[in-house]
Amino acid sequence: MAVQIDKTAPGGVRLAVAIVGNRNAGKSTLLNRLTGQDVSIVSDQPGTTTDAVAKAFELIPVGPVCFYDTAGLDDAGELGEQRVQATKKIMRRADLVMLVVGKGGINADYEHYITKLSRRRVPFITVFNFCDEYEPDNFNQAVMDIYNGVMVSAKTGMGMDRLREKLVEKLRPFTDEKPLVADIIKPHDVVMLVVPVDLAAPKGRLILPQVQVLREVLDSGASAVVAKETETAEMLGKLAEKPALVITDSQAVKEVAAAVPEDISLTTFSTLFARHKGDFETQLAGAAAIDTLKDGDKVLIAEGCSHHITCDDIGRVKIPNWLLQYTGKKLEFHWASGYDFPAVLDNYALVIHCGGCMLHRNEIRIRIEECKKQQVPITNYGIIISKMQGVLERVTGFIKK
Ligand SMILES: Nc1nc2c(ncn2[C@@H]2O[C@H](COP(=O)(O)OP(=O)(O)O)[C@@H](O)[C@H]2O)c(=O)[nH]1
Ligand SMILES: [Mg+2]
Repeated sequence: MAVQIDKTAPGGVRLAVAIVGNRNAGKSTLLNRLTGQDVSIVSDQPGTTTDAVAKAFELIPVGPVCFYDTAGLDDAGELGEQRVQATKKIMRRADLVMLVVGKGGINADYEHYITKLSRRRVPFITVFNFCDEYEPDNFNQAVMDIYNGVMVSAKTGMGMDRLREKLVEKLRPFTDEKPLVADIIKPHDVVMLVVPVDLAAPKGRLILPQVQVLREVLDSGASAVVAKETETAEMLGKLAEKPALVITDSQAVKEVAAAVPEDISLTTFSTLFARHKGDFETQLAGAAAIDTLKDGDKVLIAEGCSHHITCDDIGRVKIPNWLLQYTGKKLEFHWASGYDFPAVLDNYALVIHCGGCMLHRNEIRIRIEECKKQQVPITNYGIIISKMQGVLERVTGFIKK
């Protein structure tokens, strides 16, 4: 398997693979073996890896992944307990978990994690390491199937090809997800991107969703023109032919919808992200909940990043104000940011999530599943804004679910 390191893919795009297990199970040796580099310190001393080590890697044919080598799940003492918590957090974010089993074999702790991961539908592989020295008890194919097991020796390299195959097999479904725009446009199309550049925009650059959409337009063999919302009509006038699609930042959707003739398809970056990363139908259905909100209802606004000034303004100020205006109800707003997302949701009447460009797909998928399970409608920033501005059907109706 050819390897090269791609340090450029953004965190939310890279698939996260957590390497977890007891101390001395050979996690760090395994990471080094997988990447062909001495990334992580290997030692007989239990508890050598304290802070998680992240290693960006291009796993062909899957694409950019990031391996996280972690401290042992059986780490002890006060600091040890903190490390276990840190490891669990990484496990929660991971798109795939590699549970590394050492010479001690599988014990109740491993069984516990396997049950948990299965229940959360997080893909995992149980790596029975040390196969140069020992063979797991009761080893047979049926048992290996339950555990998604692979026997390897990280030390000698035995079984590593099988493990790499298994990694690709488990990660491949993530690469089959819906594209952002590739299935909406054709080669040689012209796509217009509308990007407001106001005070809330980050200095000197575009934001990740805009860059990713732009890249996919180029990958599709189409071309893009980019304009600010105030230049929309002028830009349309200058184009020799109508653009196949206009994609606007949700915050400007109302004025852009007014400037773009009805016979030109119009959507928003967030709409494309809802389909790409989340569950489009659930998030569309969730938007309908704003029509039944009552006085005193609690609304949770979930922001994927905790430090983004643009998102901060939209999630903290604009959406609440628009929602109060639209509903005319006295609503109570709560916020969750970064990876903190409440476990109990059923006291909320609605969850409004950001586009999630900084979150791993699995994290968003789990959040949507949790909302569904607890029967709480969930939608996203862009969808709800379009709904409140009366353009939801226009910006979503033509898009394949
Ligand atoms: N014989 C053998 N030793 C291994 C294997 N994997 C790791 N080790 C050794 O086990 C010890 C602990 O490995 P390390 O990767 O630091 O474990 P970690 O605590 O899980 O990160 C080191 O001495 C490694 O050389 C293996 O497959 N076979
Ligand atoms: Mg280690």
